[in-house]
Amino acid sequence: MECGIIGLQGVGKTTLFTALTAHKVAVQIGSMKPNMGIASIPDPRLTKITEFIVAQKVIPATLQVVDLPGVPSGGSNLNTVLAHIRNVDALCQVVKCYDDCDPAADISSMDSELIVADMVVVEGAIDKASRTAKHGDKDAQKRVDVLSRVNTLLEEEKPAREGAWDVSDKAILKSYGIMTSKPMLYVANVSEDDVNGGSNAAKYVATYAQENAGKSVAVCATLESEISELDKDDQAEMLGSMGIREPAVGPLARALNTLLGLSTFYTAGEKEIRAWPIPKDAPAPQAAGVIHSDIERGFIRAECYHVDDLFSLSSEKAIKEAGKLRSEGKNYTMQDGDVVNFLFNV
Ligand SMILES: Nc1nc2c(ncn2[C@@H]2O[C@H](COP(=O)(O)OP(=O)(O)OP(=O)(O)O)[C@@H](O)[C@H]2O)c(=O)[nH]1
Ligand SMILES: [Mg+2]
Repeated sequence: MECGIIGLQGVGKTTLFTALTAHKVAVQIGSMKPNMGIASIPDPRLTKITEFIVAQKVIPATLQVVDLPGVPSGGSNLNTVLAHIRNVDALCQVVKCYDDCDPAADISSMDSELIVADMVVVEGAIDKASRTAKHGDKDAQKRVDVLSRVNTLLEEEKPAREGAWDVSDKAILKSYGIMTSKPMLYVANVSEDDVNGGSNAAKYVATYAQENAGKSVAVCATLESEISELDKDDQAEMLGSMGIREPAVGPLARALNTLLGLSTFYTAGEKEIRAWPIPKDAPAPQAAGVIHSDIERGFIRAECYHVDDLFSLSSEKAIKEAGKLRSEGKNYTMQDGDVVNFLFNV
């Protein structure tokens, strides 16, 4: 799963990328090449598990992020940028909300670019699929139906994500790289004195996101980038002095995780405590496969309990005694927050 950071030029995309990836990637500023990196997903539940289970290592879940070049309005590089946007699974649109800014105009110009580009793809695709459908091809007819519904939305200047799509519709949208169907997180890039997003600019972004089937967070990218460079102690001190509970990268990464339709399960042993992202409602063997394909192939059963049981009962022994340690088979649907030990045989 990959998330693309998009937006107009110079709005703070690369700065946000350095914050999300904690400066582990050397970035190219203002280049036409995307920066790629891995963001850890800060997880309060993972931290809390370590209060009850002692392990040598703690490994958070991660998310792949791609920092894309700014969208030049009408520039010749537009197609290169759009090609990158078509390939990612979710979008994170940075909107400038500090200094002199006009978030309404910026969002409108960015989203219009995506809508217009989708229209070009959809119109061509409808023509082609219609010709095949004429010969009685059922799949082609289905594609025509879905694409026509997308077209109706786009003509009303609405993103495709506003439509009600089932799993097979979504697969079609993905295969055509329909950008406005991808989940969108609007990031209001606020100034240092507006970290809670109280300014009119930030409020505009929040309302717009709500009205356009998106989500939003307020982040001060420069501040977050500085925070992410500090070691843990200095970080805590800086956050405390500013009255901030956690770096905004936390809520941001978790919002992206939710938008991508992911949930989290944990493994917790002496060697390591680790958070794993999986598609929501994945069956147990699929979750096992995220750890290793052998565990999926040789899946016997999952021994699991919920993190909340650990937090209330304090130890795995107590969980067992309370009868809360479950043994689940291959048809079990994973629940967000399960702590699991997979038994397998290969
Ligand atoms: N005051 C202030 N300046 C910021 C903030 N975020 C970014 N900047 C500044 O804006 C400039 C552009 O930041 P970048 O992160 O490179 O912007 P970008 O969107 O990646 O730019 P392109 O890739 O060229 O489109 C830099 O000088 C940053 O220091 C912010 O939150 N506050
Ligand atoms: Mg950049």
